[in-house]
Amino acid sequence: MEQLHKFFNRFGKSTKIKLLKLTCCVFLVQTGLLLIGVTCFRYASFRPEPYPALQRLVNHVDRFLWSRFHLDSISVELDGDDVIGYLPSTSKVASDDVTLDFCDPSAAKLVGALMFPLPPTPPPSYDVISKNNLQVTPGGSYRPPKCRARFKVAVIVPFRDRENHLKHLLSHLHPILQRQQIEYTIYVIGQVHGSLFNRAILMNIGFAQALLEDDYDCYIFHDVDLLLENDQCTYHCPKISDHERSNPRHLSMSVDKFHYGTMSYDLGLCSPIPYEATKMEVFGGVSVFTKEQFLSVNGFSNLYWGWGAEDDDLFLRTWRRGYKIDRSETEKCTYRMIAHSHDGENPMSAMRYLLLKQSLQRQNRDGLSNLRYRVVSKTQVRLFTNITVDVGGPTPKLLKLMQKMKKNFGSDRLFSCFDALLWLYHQLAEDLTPEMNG
Ligand code: UDH
Ligand code: MN
Repeated sequence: MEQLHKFFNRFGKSTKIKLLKLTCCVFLVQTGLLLIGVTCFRYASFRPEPYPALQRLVNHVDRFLWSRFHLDSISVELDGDDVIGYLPSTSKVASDDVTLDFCDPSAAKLVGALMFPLPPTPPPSYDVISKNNLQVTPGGSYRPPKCRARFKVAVIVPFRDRENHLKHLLSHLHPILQRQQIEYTIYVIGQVHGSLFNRAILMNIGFAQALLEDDYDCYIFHDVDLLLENDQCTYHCPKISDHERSNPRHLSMSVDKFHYGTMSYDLGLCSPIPYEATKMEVFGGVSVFTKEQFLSVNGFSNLYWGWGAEDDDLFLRTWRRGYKIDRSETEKCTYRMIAHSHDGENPMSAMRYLLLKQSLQRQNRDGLSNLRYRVVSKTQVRLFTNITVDVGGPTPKLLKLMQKMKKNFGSDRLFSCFDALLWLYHQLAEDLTPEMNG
C-alpha cells in the first residue's frame, strides 16, 4: 500500500487526476465488456437455435463446468448377462379393419362430469371390473365393434405396490376410453422390489414393449393415481395443424391435489439450461406422444432414481427438440389424485436438480438409446398387459454421488447455480471425479 502511495506521489496533481480518470475509464470499459459478454452468453443460451458461434462458446463453457460429472456414462447396473433388453428396431403392424367407417365423434355417448368413489371406499375387485367391461379383451385391449377408431392408443402406467390405485384406475378408465371410441391397450409396467423406484425407465420400457406389439398412433404416459373428472377430455393423439407439425400433449395440468392451478415454475437454474426452458411447464401425470415425437426426444432420461424431476427433464428434452406442449382441448381435463404418502422406495431425489442441469447434454445418449432392462414376467391378464421388469439400480458411483448430494443439500433445497458451482468445486477438490469416471 505504501509503495502504491509513493508511486502516485511521484506525479503532479493534474497527472494524478488524469491517472484516476484513466483507471475509472478502464474499470468502466471492463465492466461494460463483461456485461456485454454475460448478456451475449445468456442470450445465446436462451434460444433453441442461437447464433452458432455464440452457442459454440456457450457449449465450451458448459462442457468445462459440467463435463467432469459424466453422468451419462453412469447408467444402470444389472447383474448377469441375459438381462439386457434394448429398444426393438422393428414393430409389428396390426391390420386395421378398413371395411368399417371411421367412428363419428359426435356419436360418442359421453357422460360429461363424472361421479366416482375414491378411497376410503375400496375399489371394485378385478372380477367386478372385468364384468363391467366385457368388451375388453385379454391384455386390456379394446376396439370399437361397429366403427373404425380414429386413434390407436397405448396407455402406459408405471407401477409398484399401488394395487388399490390400479383397481380404481382400471375401473374408471376402461369405460371412459370405450365411450370415447378409442382403440387401446393398457400396459402396466411394474418394477420389482429391491431398488429405488424409477418412473422414467418404466415409461421408456412401456413404450419399447408397446412398440413390439403393435403400431400405435400414440402413447399415453399415465400415473396410476390420476382419475379423470370429465370424459369430454378425450384421450386423442397429438393433432397436426394445417401449417405446423404436431406437438406432444399434456392432459393433467389441473389436479385437485394442486388446487386445479396451472403449474409452471421457475427453477432459477443457470446455464447450461437455457433460461426460457427453466420456466418449467409441468409435464408430469398424464402426457401424450406420437411414436416419432417420443423417439425424437429420446424418451425419458433413465437416471432419475427416486422421486422428482424426471417429468421436468422430459419437458426440457421436448422443448429442445422445438416442440411446444399442446394444451389445447384440455379445458375439460381435470383430475383427482388418489391421496397417498411418499412411497418408501421412492424417496425424494436430492440429485434431481443436478441431473436437470445436465439434461440437454445427456439427451442423445441417455434415454431410449441406452435403455436396459430385463422382463421378469409378461402376462396378458383380463384388464391389462402386465409386464414386470428388473431395471437394476443406480451404479455404486451414482449412488455415492446421490448420498453426497443428500448430505450436502438435503432433499428439497433448490439447487441454485451458485450452489452448483461451489459444490462442483468441492467435489473436484475431493477428487471424486476420477473415481466416478472409472
Ligand atoms: N409409482 C408407483 N409406486 C411407487 C411410486 C410411484 O406405482 O412406489 C408410480 C405411480 O404410477 C404414481 C407415479 O409413479 O402415480 C408418480 O409417483 P407419485 O404418485 O408418488 O408422484 P406425485 O403424485 O407427483 O407425488 C405428482 C407430480 C407433481 C409434479 C411435480 C413436478 N416435477
Ligand atoms: Mn401421485
